[in-house]
Amino acid sequence: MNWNLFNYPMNPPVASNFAAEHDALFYAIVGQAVFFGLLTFALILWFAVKYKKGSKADRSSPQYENARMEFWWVLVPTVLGLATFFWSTKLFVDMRTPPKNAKEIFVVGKQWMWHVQHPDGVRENNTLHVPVDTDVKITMISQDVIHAFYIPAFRVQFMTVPGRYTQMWFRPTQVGRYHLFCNMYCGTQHSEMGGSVIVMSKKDYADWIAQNGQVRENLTAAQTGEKLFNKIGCGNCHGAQDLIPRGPTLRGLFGTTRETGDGRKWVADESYIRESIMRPAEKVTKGYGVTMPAYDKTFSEEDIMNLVAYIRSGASQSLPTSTIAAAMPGIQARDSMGRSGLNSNEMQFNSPRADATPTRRGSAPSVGAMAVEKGDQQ
Ligand code: HEC
Ligand SMILES: [Cu+2]
Repeated sequence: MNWNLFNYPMNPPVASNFAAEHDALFYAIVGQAVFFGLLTFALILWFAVKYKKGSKADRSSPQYENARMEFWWVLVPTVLGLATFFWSTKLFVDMRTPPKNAKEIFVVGKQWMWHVQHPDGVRENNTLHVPVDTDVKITMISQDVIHAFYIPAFRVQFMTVPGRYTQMWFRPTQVGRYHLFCNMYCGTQHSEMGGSVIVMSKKDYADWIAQNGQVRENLTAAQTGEKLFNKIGCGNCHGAQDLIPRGPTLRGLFGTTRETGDGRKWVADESYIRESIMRPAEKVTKGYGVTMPAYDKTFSEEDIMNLVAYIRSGASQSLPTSTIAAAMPGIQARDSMGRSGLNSNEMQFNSPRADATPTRRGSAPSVGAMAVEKGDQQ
């Protein structure tokens, strides 16, 4: 349904699997409100005129109760209200439950731009290219304040929040170019924080990805994460098996239930892993001490997404392990002074970190600079 009243479109283009149902629900609610509103006002007017003081209405047998009428005026709105409730709930649950095999795209919101990373390693700013008729799951986070990723033509919107991943999904149904907005006031240039969603045929999308791949090193998110994992030396503590007191293995970690020293239980999802990397002291795994350095000042959100993707991929494949940790299982770690037990500051200080990325926290280039750097890819 796409009404165009007096040349004023009543809704954005209908371009995703949710759009038609979303609109139908919207008009059903508006329809109910208009119907009962008009009915009430018509009756008020009618009674006011009919029983106006001095009118010749028949007042001989006033009615104080009418069980049959009351029965219907309770039943009909109740049924309509519940139907609306169940319908909305169903749509809500559908929208919040991404299909298992959806194509996953990472999005980082920051003042004032959207940074998009495709699973194949291709990146873009303020544009989002997606293939038509394909389930797409967006996993997103903010690097500073709360933003909201909003694609009106798809009828989807969700917050991006600093410090936790949020998700949404959709299946584009029409090839074309649509608006992308930030829909949460986020500072002076909030109104400029947006761009386009470009829905391409599957073949065009594949070509587009391939073309970009020639330009830059085309690693998957998990591969980039693996490189970082090895560069930082996470494997010195996280090996093929649990090494006490060095660190638990991260093999098969994703999706399992973890217990912290104080007996609380957590499911190792993306947010848990992210927090474990940035602030390991928050949830200290049972049997271990606070020896892991906090990496919240070291990594950009993009780095962490890549690490999370890598650790997650270890659920099916196995994480390759550092040769040191694998060769010396159960070793009592000693620092340069021969003390056992690791000092976190020293570990962090010693870890090689040659690959400072341009998107390090707190040093994000301005929107203009990023746009020039990446070019406006169509
Ligand atoms: C100095 C050793 C050390 C280094 C280096 C280290 N970790 Fe850890 N890590 C630990 C220990 C010990 C724990 C368990 C205690 C805790 O939860 O803080 C842990 C826990 C974790 C967990 C949670 C696992 C669980 O048991 O649920 C993740 C995820 C993790 N580390 C990822 C990393 C990543 C990624 C890196 C590299 C960027 C890294 N670690 C570097 C020692 C280390
Ligand atoms: Cu914003």
